[in-house]
Amino acid sequence: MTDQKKVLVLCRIPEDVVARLDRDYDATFNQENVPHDAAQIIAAALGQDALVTTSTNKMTAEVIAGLSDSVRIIANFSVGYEHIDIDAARARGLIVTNTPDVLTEATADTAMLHLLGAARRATEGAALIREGGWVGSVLDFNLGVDLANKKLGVLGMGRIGQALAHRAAAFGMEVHYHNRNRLDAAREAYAGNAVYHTDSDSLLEISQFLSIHSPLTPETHHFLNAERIAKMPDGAIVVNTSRGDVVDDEALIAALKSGKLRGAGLDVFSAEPNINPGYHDLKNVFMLPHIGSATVETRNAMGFCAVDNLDAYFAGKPPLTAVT
Ligand code: 8YV
Repeated sequence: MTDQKKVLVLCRIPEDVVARLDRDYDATFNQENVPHDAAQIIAAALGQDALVTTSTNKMTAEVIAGLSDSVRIIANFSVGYEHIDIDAARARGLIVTNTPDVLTEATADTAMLHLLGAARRATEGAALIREGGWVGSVLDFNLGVDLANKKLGVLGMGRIGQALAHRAAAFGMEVHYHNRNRLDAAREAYAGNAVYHTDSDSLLEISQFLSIHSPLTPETHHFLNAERIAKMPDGAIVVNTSRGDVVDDEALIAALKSGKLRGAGLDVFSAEPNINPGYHDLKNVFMLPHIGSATVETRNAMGFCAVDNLDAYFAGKPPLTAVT
């Protein structure tokens, strides 16, 4: 139909979301997930009304400046949008939307998995049993540490941080947090009666476990560096399900090697998928390849959220989850 809006999808998306876009839009897909450089995005976007992107599609100021005037909205298929130059988008009146809320529970589950995986030395145990090295139970074999009765510091108490805190409290952890703003009483109660720390140092000093939920911004880039790790209790465990660049890899690797930190659970990495090779041989790191929101239900919900934003915008209504 000629009156359908033209939507260019730059990344592979779930088939149910393809079907809906195909029904309601004149959509072009990239189900082969072919990478697009700046010039290719600009060329492909010619004459399009909307783009659907994700974190692998780098929407720099150069790309945004080069986009065809026909493009009015970028419906981003992820909650994080550090790959989009929001100032450049705002400057040319381009709407950008993201997919908050729908991935909160799945990502908090993944953070919990990393807390447990690191605490219980899952990397070592899983490798041993696969390699046939399990020779029977010895009482001091593969000992981890309990979560119960430990202090968990949550850095960044947004939706995902709160959902993780809620879960951790059910595991018997004592929850502390640092955030730009203190939560209201009801949210603190939901987040395991979390204790607020006005400054991050005081959170680090008590965090036997630290779970990072901050977005990547110039202020949070390499937040967890050698100096801050030194403030943490000896033998602490660090979990990161937010963005790899919030952590200084070299500092984390050094602390994991020296034993300053007992372990880490990492879902996200700088320069994904080309992770720092220093992690490869570290048995005390439980690593997963950025699967925070990777469930069937959640990926569909994220896609539908992106399409809901397009529907609202093209119906002349405010987009539901705009970031510009
Ligand atoms: C995505 C995420 O899987 O939404 C986010 O910000 O980190 C994940 O849910 C990732 O961005 C893939 O593009």
